[in-house]
Amino acid sequence: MADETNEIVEAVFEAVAEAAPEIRAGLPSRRLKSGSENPSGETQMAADVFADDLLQTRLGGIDGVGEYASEEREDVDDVGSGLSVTVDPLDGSSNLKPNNTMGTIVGIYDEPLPATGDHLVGASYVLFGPVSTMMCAAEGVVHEYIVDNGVRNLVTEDVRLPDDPSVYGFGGRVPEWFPDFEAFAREVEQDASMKLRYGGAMIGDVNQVLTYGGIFSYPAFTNAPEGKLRLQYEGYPCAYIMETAGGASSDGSQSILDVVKTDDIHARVPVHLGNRELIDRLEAALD
Ligand code: AHM
Ligand code: MG
Repeated sequence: MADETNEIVEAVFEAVAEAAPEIRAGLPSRRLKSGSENPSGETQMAADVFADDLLQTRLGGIDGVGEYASEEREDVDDVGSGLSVTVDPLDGSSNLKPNNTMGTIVGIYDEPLPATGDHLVGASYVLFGPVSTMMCAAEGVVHEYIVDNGVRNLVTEDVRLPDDPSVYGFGGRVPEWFPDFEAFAREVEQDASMKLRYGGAMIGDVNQVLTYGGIFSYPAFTNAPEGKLRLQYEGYPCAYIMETAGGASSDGSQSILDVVKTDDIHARVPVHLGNRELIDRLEAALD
């Protein structure tokens, strides 16, 4: 990757880290519904709108960032010239009311939006857990940081997905799963080395998989064959991070990074992320 691209990617990561404590500090007073819907038809929390506005200002203000798009706004914002940034400002915001984990997800692309997965030049997420941590993937490597006062402090250099998977988390309503996915899920449940860990914010669930090894799925449904999660804001960035850490991603038949849906910035995709062996078994089961 060109030095200049790399510098902009790092500038985006730094700006996200700087915004993280502000997003966190803004949560206690914004646990209410905003009264509006996002482009996916979901009721927005006041915190979703707040985090989106803050990140649009900060990331859109970086020299070398040309476009900003978010799960919480209809259209792509033209903010200058350069790389394109996509954001899920507050992933898992329905966890705000019961005070559970949430996160912020960012993808950085070197082409105009909607971009394809092969144009990712970096991706990152902040996990708002008991502490705020941040995963940053770029140039073939993933690093994990603790975010302290808006600054990243390295905690794990070159994060690698553990070889022996031990956790799984499958989203959505079981009666709406397709039978072939349900059969795969039952098989995983029967494995004595695997334990259910599911928190309702993909970023928390994905981070557990990255920490312990395993699989996270938010699958296709009988009444929603494209699943729930959005390709540009959630699917691509998490697939990029997972694959860069040595894991695998799938929409059920191919790497999520190979899925092409450039006609709709808010397009959805079934998401499966985890150890290669589990993703291979999943793809065989859904074949
Ligand atoms: P959000 O980005 O609007 O919060 O939606 C995404 C979240 C994911 O983090 C999580 O995996 C999923 O929605 C859970 O949804 P549900 O509780 O509807 O199954
Ligand atoms: Mg989300």
